[in-house]
Amino acid sequence: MTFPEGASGPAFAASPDYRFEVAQVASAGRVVKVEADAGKITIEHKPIWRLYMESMTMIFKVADPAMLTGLTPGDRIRFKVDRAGDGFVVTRIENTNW
Ligand SMILES: [Cu+2]
Repeated sequence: MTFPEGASGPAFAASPDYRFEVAQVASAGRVVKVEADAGKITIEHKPIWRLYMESMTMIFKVADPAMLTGLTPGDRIRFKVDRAGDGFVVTRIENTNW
């Protein structure tokens, strides 16, 4: 298992923040558009209640454009997103097309 990091093992399972940590990494969606040069990705995402978002298609900045390497429109992904100033930044993406 490669994602989320630290999501397995007794230490994680015993953490009182278990549910919270799962919620932090559980956002799911589908790639609509990749703009590597701009460091942006458009994602059709499922609800992210933590951020008060219903299902929608929106553009996210990514923490590192290298995260976009190999992603193609239509790919199913899981991703982590955090608040960043007035907007949001995706800090991790995992392709779940397997
Ligand atoms: Cu959204």
